Amino acid sequence: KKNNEEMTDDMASRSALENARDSGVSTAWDRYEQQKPQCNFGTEGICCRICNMGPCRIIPGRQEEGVCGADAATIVARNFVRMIVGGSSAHSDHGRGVAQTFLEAAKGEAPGYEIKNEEKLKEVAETFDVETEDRDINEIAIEVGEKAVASFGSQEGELEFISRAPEKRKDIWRRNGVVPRGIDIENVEAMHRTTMGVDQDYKNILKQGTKAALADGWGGSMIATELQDILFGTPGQPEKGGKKDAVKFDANLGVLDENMVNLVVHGHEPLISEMIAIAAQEEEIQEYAREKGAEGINISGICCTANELLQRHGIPVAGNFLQQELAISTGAVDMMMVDVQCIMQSLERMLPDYHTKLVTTTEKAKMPMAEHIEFDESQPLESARELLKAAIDNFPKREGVNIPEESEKALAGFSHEFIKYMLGGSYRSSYWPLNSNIKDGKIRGVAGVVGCNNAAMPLDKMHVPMVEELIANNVLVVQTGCAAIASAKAGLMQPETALEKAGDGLAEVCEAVGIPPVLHAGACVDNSRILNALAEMVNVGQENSRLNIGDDVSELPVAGAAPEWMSEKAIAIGHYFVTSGVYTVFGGDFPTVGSEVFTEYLFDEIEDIYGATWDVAETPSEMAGKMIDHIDKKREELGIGE
Ligand code: NFS
Ligand code: SF4
Repeated sequence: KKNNEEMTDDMASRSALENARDSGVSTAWDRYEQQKPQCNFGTEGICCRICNMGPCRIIPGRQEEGVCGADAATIVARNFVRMIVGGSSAHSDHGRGVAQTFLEAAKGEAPGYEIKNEEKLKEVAETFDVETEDRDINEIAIEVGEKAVASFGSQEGELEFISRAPEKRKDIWRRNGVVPRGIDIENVEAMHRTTMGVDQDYKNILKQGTKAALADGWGGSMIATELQDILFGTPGQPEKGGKKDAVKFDANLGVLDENMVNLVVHGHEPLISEMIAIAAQEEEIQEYAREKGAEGINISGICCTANELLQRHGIPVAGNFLQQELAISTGAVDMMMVDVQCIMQSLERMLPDYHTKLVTTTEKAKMPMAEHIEFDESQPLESARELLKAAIDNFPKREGVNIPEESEKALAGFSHEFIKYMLGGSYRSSYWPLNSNIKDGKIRGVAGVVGCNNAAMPLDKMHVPMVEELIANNVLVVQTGCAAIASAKAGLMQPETALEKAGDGLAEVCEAVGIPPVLHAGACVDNSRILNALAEMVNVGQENSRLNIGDDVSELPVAGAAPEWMSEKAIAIGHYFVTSGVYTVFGGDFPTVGSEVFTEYLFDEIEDIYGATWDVAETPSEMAGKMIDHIDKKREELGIGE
């Protein structure tokens, strides 16, 4: 077994790990060690098991084809595209659920949900070609909702949000025939084309994968983000009037409260947890908690459900992906409520040893040993109260509690609208100051650092030093997902501690504007916010040539990374970033290396098509270095180097 120092630098996690081990609990790291040695064919993407003549493996020089004759490039391309489909489907099915609830809310059929953000509704209406002039808000919302729902089943034409991309980018997509027609169709067609005996040309297979990926970033994910913002509020923007402001939150296991009922929400979809956040404030619920001997009820989150809640309400985050088991191991979690995605089944094996009540809430994700309390969307607040009461009822059953002390303060809420506002002020809310600071070199460029944790590597140990190196080199960092939580825990999302680590130029700009050098932009579906921001950075330069820092996303001095990725969703995100023009670097193993031909294609040749490539790096500093080199290359091409 590895010792705790090798597993993470996060002190809260170290002490929780120590406790977990003392109690004989197995964690993902332990099980990772037990899985070793992992199969190389699988790691490299050259194991095919899509038909019953297989599984077939490729051994270069000895066994170059599967039973059907499929070669390494075909097998790797199929597996890679199926990963994209898995990720794209996850984000998009989330988006579909939001669109359906949105439509019901617009029709007044979902009590508890309402149109909170009319300004954003009108913006989205414009993208969906919905008339807004002299129309009732609900009428507009109904039409937007219907169009959003329809885009999942659309069979032809172009997805509406594609129109937001820069002209040059759209030309590239159209010329190459990769504009998604609808969301479901691209994923189903990709599954068809990657099944036994269909598409056997790796370039053509990837082309369909590109459509499925773009249907995620500019489709399912963007629908999720935009409609959630309309239903629950855009982060950083108050509902009506009021001052726009960043959201303060605390991050790490130390947010669990010894004297309060701890309800931890985990998963991805805010439809349920938003209602939990609202109902938890009701006096009746707080009083019920006091009756059971607690001081009140404390809601915190894990993974992207946490990101959704913290960016809109400042609800604390107990941890990122690899901390889900550690949270339960504190003995202080009275209920963990899970919805969908990134939930480890190991949680239910901890139940005999801890008093925690593990509750699944959606029909889509059940666990045999967890209690299932299905969330009733026709009466969401009632449902939320029921869950809260069940958590409170479990409080008196606590045995020993051992909560790590550590947590850090951080700022969130950096939606692309709020970034614009912070930079440009309420009058001329715009990206022009960002472009201008990039142009004059105070800010070297922008990096999106996103993605998961991975038990194959120490927790946050790629993320944190890499982000530190980027800001030290005057690169503004925008983050989502578990990567964002990693930086929050490390103190990189509060101006006071983070600005000392930033380079002079970046620090000067951030200080003047009042933002940290590392911006929390939300959950993983909110990577669509980054796409919108990139499109606007291009647009600003189209309107005013003095602010031009590229006529297309691929010309901007920007780069992307997922240092500790594990989920198929990360591959979908990576691929829509690359094909939207962003050079993107991943850490850890890369699932195509078994085919040199295909890997060359991804890492080099597709630059000729999309103006960007995939890449990998092993260490944080190699990764930061590659991103900075790319940013510098783009600066030079723009004639704004040095
Ligand atoms: Ni993104 Fe968010 Fe975390 Fe990875 Fe999972 S929670 S959707 S997939 S592990 S970043
Ligand atoms: Fe083997 Fe071909 Fe079947 Fe894949 S599709 S398992 S390579 S026979």
